[in-house]
Formats: sequence, C-alpha cells, structure tokens
Amino acid sequence: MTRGSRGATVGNPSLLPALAVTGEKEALRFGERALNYGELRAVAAQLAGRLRGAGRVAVWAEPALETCAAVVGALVAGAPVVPINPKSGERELSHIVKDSEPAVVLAAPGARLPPALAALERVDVDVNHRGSDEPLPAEPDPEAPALVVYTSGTTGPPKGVVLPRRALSTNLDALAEAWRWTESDVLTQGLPLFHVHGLVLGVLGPLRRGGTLHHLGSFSIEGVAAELAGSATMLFGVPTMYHRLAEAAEGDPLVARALAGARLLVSGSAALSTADHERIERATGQRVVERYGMTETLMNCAVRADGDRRPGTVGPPVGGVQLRLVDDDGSVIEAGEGETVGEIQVRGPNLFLGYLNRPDATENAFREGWFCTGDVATRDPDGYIRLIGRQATDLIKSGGFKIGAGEIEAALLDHPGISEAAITGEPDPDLGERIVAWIVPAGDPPPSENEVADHVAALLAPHKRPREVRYLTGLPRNELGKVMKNRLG
Ligand code: MCA
Ligand code: AMP
Repeated sequence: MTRGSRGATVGNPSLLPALAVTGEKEALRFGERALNYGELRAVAAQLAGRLRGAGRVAVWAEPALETCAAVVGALVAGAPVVPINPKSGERELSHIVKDSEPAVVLAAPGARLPPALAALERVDVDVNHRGSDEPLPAEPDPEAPALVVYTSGTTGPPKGVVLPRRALSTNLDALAEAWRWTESDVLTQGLPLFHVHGLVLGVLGPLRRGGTLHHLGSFSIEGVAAELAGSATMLFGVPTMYHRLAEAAEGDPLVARALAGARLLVSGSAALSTADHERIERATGQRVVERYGMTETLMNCAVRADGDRRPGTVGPPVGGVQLRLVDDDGSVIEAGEGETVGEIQVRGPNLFLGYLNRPDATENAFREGWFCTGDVATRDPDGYIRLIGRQATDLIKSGGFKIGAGEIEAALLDHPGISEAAITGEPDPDLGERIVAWIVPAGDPPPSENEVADHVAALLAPHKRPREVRYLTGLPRNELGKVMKNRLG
C-alpha cells in the first residue's frame, strides 16, 4: 500500500478505508439529511450483519441517503449490489430481477416497490441506526463481484455488467491521482444512482477518498450554483447538464461566479460539444475536464487536473489502463499515426468480470484479451484521445443514458396499432441525441405520438421513450429485409 502525497490512501486493499478511520467527518449529504463517517459505518455494519452470505442484493436506487447507505452496507457484507432504476418499466424490471435473482431488496422505509420487487424479501435501510461500534466483517477478495450494473446493447434486453471490487478501487485511485482528488474535496452532483457515473464515481469516489458528497437529489441549475458557491469543490455531470449550465451562466452572474469558483468541473458519459465547452469558458473562465468511460471498463481516459483541457478530447488513458486503437482490418494503429481512426480497445484492472449469465456476449466483447469498446477515435500527438463516433448506429446516447434501439423497437412492436418500427437517434443540442420512432401503423387511426411514448415508458424507462414519432407507409429495407436506417431522416 502506498500513501498518496495528498493524504489519500492509494492502493488500499480495503474498498472503503475511510469507514475505519474517519468518525465525525461528513460523508454524505442530501439536502437537510446527512451522515458522517461514524454514522455511515454504524448503518452499514448493521445492514452487513443482515446481509452476510445473502448472495446478490437489489437496491432501490432513489437519489437518497438510503441508497448510498444500502450500497455501502452490501459492499461491507460482500454482497454484490444490483442497483435498480426506480423509474424502470415493467418489462426491463422483470428482466433484471429474473436475470440477477437478488436474494433481498434494500429500500428506504416507506418506499413503494413494484410487484417484481415486492415479491422479494425486503430490508428497510434505517439511516438513523446508531448502535455500538460493531466490528466490520473481513474484507472480501478484491476479485469478488461488487456491483451488477445493467446496460443496454444494440439488441435484446440490457446485460448485467459484473464489476469486481478491484476495478472500483484501482479506477477510483487512478482518477484521484489524475484529478488530485483528496479527502478535502466536496463533490456535488445530481446524477442518478443506478449507473456507474453517479454511483461509482459520484458516491464511492468521495467515500474511498474519505471526502464528502453533496448530492442534489435531482439536477438543477440552482442546486449546482448553491453548492459550488458554498463548500463544494468539484462537479460531476453529463453534457446535457453542462449545456444547461452554459445557458444559465450566460444569463446569470451568480451561476457564472459559482462555476468559476469550482476546483474542477468534470463532464462524461457522452461527448461535450466544443460549443458548450467554449461557452462555459467564456462565461466562467473555467475549462471543463472530460473523461471517457463505459460501464464495463469504468474510466479509460481523463484529462488531468494539471493537463491541457482541449475541447473535443478526453485526455490520455488513466493510470493502469492500457489502450490501443485498432483499424477495420484488425491492425493496431501505432502512436504517431496522426489522424488514423480506429476502435478503442482496452485492458487493465479497470475491466469487468463479464456479463451476468451471458458468456457468449462476454466472449464476443474481447479480442486477444482486449475489451472492444465499439467507440472510434483518433490519438493526438501527445497521447490525448479524441472520440469521433461509435461503430454501432443502434446505440443512442441521450442525456448521457445509453439506449439500445432494438429494445425500444421490440417494445413498439408489442403495440397492437404498430406493424413495423425503427428507432434512430438524431442530433439534439440539449440531449446530445434524441430518440425518434419511425412507425408503420397497423390500422386507422394510427396511435398518437403520446400513446406511443407512454407505451414505451410503461414497458421500459421514461428516458427510453421516443421524443418524436414519424409515420410511414413502409420502412426502407434491403433485399435481406433489414431496415436501412441511413434512409430514415
Ligand atoms: C421525456 N419526457 C417525456 C418524453 N421524453 N415526456 C413525454 N413524452 C416524451 N417523449 C419526460 C422525462 O421523463 C422527464 O419527466 C421530462 O420529460 C424531462 O425530460 P428530459 O428532457 O430528459 O430532462 P430531465 O428529466 O431533466 O433529464 C436530463 C438529465 C437526465 C438530468 C440530464 O438525462 C440525466 O439524469 N442523465 C444522466 C444519465 C447518466 O447518469 N448516465 C451515466 C451512464 P420526469 O421528470 O417526470 O421524469 S454511465 C456511463 O455512461 C459511463 C460509465 C460514463 O462514462 O459515465
Ligand atoms: P454506458 O454503456 O452507459 O456505460 O456508456 C458508455 C459509452 O458512453 C461509451 O462507450 C461512449 O460511447 C460514451 N461516452 C462516455 N464518456 C464519453 C465522453 N467523454 N465522450 C464521448 N462519449 C462518451
């Protein structure tokens, strides 16, 4: 174990070492509700006592203190956590529950759970539990699964990405090193807690450092401005949030001043447009730091705190991550080959263990031990990576959420008023891409735009519903019957 120069314990085999040492210091705050490290430890120890040997546990991941405490308690117990989007639709929720077979569900007292979860044994998370200083159980093996995070693919239902404890600890340490992230930092963010960005970087990140998280409950300009004008030093967000902040900072000097005072503004999960990067710089003097990751790999690249914050780049690989660019013929593109475009492939301690119950998909995702991201990029002369697109047009990033076209198309085809359906992503200044549904109605009158959106939102999640519906008499198909999406739009 090495002790970082800024007091952060880097390389500590314990996932959350601060639980053992930092008593009175504030760990987590959601508005008026907060837990210091001693209190978090007591709540986690009690939960861990209930969960030891439980197998996987589902966590009803509302943006609340209980969610963070539940995740910490399960990690202390060594029970892999399956975070659940509380806005999941029936179909995706029943898939996740069947696939991950959680032994119990952890939720805030009083939270109303949908039938698929209500059938499981329930453990209420009591964040007011204090109790005596129960010893924490022995730390599980670093290779043991910590989280199972569901992520969409081009077709079929979402896959469960099994992340080991080792990936979390090494990747968070690499980010701490790149961003000089220490126990003195107060992170603020309003991200959902059922994805890697909000949960791993945004909750476990500050907790691993022994720092503090001020979660906004949900993202708002006012919330960000108040936190950054107060004690918060760092902001994590997706480009949609920075787009909205750029607009607000241009019109409101209070917002501009708050952003200007941050130590670090970090954007990720999708591309931050050069225009928004520059608007924020003009309005605040701050240049946003971009980082690039995936659920399967955690963070691969990041612009360092002391690095050149060039718009359109996500910086060099972070510590421990090996990255190569591979062209269409499978040849590795050497550094210095300038503008040559290739797929990003990575390996290192940041990688997941595999997709739950999907050895076929896991095998397909690797070439010669390298994980194939499907993202295409170029490399600047100084090693900075520039993402320029994705191989799969059937994956859409909207508001920072990854959305598979196939999953929505299958949901649309279950509507009796729809005989053919295709989903595309169209550029959107706020969301990055917006979901557009192309449908061929089965009869007259056709289902209305709202009816189509509500149908998808009930089966899947609200962010998967089409923002626009376009009606056609037939979809353009090739001789094999495959929809030619490049002819749509
Ligand atoms: C949306 N709405 C609709 C429709 N579409 N209503 C009717 N018809 C429609 N077609 C609803 C939404 O459900 C929402 O309602 C309201 O309209 C506003 O939607 P929206 O414009 O999307 O705004 P928002 O709700 O304010 O959300 C923007 C957001 C959100 C806050 C930026 O997209 C977000 O939290 N994104 C973060 C995603 C994220 O964490 N990704 C990380 C993945 P209601 O309010 O009732 O719901 S991890 C990852 O990617 C890797 C590892 C990485 O690198 O980080
Ligand atoms: P997810 O499956 O939700 O984890 O999304 C991972 C994908 O988000 C990556 O494969 C990239 O396509 C995209 N992504 C993440 N960070 C960035 C970034 N900074 N710039 C562009 N795309 C990004």
